[in-house]
Amino acid sequence: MKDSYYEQAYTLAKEAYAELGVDTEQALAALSKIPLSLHCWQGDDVGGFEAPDSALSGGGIQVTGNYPGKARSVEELRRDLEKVYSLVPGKHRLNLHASYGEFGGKKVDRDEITPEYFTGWAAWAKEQQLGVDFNGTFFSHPKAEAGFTLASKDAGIREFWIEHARRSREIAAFFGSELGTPSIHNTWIPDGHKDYPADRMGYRRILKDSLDDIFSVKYPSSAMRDAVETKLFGIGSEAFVVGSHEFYMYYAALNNLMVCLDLGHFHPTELIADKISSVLLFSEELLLHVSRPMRWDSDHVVVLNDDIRFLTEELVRSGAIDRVHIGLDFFDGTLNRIGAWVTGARSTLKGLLLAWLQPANTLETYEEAGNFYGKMGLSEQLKSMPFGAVWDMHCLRSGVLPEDKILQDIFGYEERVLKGRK
Ligand code: RNT
Ligand code: ZN
Repeated sequence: MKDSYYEQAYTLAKEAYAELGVDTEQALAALSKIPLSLHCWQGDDVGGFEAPDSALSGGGIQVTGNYPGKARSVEELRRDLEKVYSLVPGKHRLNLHASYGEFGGKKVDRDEITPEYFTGWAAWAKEQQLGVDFNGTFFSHPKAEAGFTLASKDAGIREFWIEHARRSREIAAFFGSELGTPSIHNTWIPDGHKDYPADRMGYRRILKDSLDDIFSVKYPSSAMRDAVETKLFGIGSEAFVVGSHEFYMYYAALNNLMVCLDLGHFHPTELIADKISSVLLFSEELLLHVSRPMRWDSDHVVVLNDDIRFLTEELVRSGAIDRVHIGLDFFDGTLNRIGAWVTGARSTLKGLLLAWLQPANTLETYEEAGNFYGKMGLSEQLKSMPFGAVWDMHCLRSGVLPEDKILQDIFGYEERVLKGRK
């Protein structure tokens, strides 16, 4: 589109929204304040940089595809991330996994990691003005092969992973204090059984004890805060996941942690949007993993579908979005990974913008008056409003390419940078 298009389109869109009582400027101001935590693992199919190269295995995480151009080193990953941030409007964060440390080709086992392996990331994050969130890596490791980590009945295995968790939290606190913004530390473990377990209570008791041990170490909330990620099932843990939703809801509530809700971790028809208000009435904070399940926890790239719209609507309508940490969690190796990242992040932001462009009061008034057609009809009308013009304006004001220029730019990066990676 020509440069003059965006300004004109925005002026008309602004008028159209104003007629519904929606102030587009207010919507844009609200959107500018939202940080997304961009996950490092879309860049290399959750590979990480441990030595020797640890192929993704075990534990319900599966990446398919071998599209050329994946990042082979920390340097390449950072370069890719810089590209991604330059195409996503706003100021965002980085979500690192423990397996992405700079180990210098040395074998550093998971129970040996320390902040020193992450000083390079901290320096880069400082330079890029990014806050950093952190995750222990409880998969892709021989000691996770049997399918159990923190809930293992083998004391040696359990101790190993408890130590890993302790160290991950210490690294999160390091990032938080270094960067002056609390690091959200998330714990997800794959533990579970493929078929119906003979013992459920036992595993859950063990997990509870392991967590009690891990979280007995306290860090100031200005440095790090903990989340625990719930899950219904995984590949190889179809019948039983120790860290189920109920388990972690109670655990988080009673121990002053937050839960992490991943869009792919529930029954396929369950809406995460419906859970936000229940969680935030009882918990100070919430972590989200924005993902796109397809039939299972497939971690497809996020696009602007109904699940995302319902979720973002609820974040805005709840009035509590400032208590929610929005992380992205998807990985697809079948396509341009930079494009995947950019689309996932931009789609999440677009969802938020759409939500802020709704006349929430009018919808609520219709509902309270029992005028349900009014609510439905207005919701449908909103779908053909000129939202794209407002989004483009947001991008331009943020110094980022508008929607119609993204594709060619990503193709260009592929030609210049990704194709050289053999
Ligand atoms: C797995 C969880 C978890 C991972 C990342 C890589 O089902 O969603 O969050 O995707 O830790
Ligand atoms: Zn997740």
